Amino acid sequence: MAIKTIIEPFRIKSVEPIRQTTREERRRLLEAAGYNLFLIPSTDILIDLLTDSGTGAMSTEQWAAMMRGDESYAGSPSFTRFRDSVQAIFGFKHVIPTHQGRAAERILFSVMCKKGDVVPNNTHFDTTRANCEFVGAEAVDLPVPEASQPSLVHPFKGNMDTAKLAQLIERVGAKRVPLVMLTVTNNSGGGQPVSMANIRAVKEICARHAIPLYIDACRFAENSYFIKQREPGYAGKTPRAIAQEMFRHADGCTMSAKKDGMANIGGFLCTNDDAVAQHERDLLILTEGFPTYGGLAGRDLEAIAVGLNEALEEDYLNYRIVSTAYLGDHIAKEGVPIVQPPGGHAIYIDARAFLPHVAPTEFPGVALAGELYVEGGIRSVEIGTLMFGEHATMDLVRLAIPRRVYTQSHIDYVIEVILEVWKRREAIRGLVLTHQAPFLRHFTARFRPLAMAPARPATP
Ligand code: P70
Repeated sequence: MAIKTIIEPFRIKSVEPIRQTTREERRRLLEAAGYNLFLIPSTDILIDLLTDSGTGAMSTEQWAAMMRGDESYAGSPSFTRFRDSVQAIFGFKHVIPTHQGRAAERILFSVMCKKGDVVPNNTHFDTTRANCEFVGAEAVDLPVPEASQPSLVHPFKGNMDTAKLAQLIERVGAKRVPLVMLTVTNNSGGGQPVSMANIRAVKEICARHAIPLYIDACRFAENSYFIKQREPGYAGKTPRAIAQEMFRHADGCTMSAKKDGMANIGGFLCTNDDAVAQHERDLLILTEGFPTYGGLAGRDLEAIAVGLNEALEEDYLNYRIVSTAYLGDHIAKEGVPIVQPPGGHAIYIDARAFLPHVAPTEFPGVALAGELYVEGGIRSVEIGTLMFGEHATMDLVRLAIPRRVYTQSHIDYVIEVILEVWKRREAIRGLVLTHQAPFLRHFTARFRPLAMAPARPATP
């Protein structure tokens, strides 16, 4: 085809105004928020790249389906449509709806793990790690070595290190490993995909020890598309067929439908194990609701049933992956250090390389995210020392792209803002943590700026 421009594969039917603020206002707002962008009202944000979770635009088909939502407490046909849609892709015997991904995690870990257990994952994301640790289990990250080198290009940097997995099981004993998890795509590691070969290899190791494999499926559609593009033998397969194959290797999954479910809320937990499912449903009733709604409205179940299929459409996935890379490529071309190659749902700026004069203990990611806000009203999120403490191997600033929300000119604006901050990077200072919660501290932490040079007093 002669025409190369990839356009947004939709037209806009309903618009939501966004508000400009002045630089002075933003400086004041940032200070009042203790330099934590979670604490700034969204009406004071111009372009919100905090997360791709629950922030997508729904389609006309999803809105139409919502009108069919049946709000019966028990046995709603909306649940049947939801379950059938999930099963057609994920293939698991039991489908348990939850209000979002972390509820699925909490129930899964409560049922399967106890104190002293060890849960390996390519990389646990924040709530997954916290929920695992909350039941007294140890969350162990086993990414491939390539994953911790931001500038290194590798097609499947989300892979798990299978040699390390085998060693870990050998060392602690299979009895202490109630499940192995794979996060697709690997969110903490740059939105990087996991290959089918890696899923197969991890499953083989699990099978040898009779350990179930669970997939954290949040961005399963993007992962499928990366496999199609990058893994030999998959170019001719549909993203849907690839997703089905991915889940055939697993014994269950957790899912936040706020990502590739294209919904504003929702999630689910799947398993093939009858006894586990029974126990999970009992816990579900305790805090989430009856098993045919699990904390969701019938309307939400309908939106997810349609959204899962839309996330697998090739036109959509092509636009999604290409438009995310557009942002990454344009800033990388000017020298901005990013995790390479660009991820599926987000671009991750390497804050340690961007601000080499700010030590990890001075939160370079938080400092950089604050400056992007001051410069252009952009909200991003730190994935690093604040989010993961001692477990952080990198300090990244994630620019997550909500699905079907922003146009290319919004992204061109974001590029300009980042490049302005890049020009004045040497003057950016680190931060001092002044308040933190006992877990998931990034959501509510507060900071103050480090004093200007000298950064440290000459005498203690
Ligand atoms: C994100 C959000 C959620 C998530 C995930 C993976 C791989 C489980 C969950 C939990 C969380 C977030 C982070 C920073 C700012 C805002 C929101 N990820 N597994 O943006 O799902 O949120 O539905 O409970 O990525 O990546 P849920």
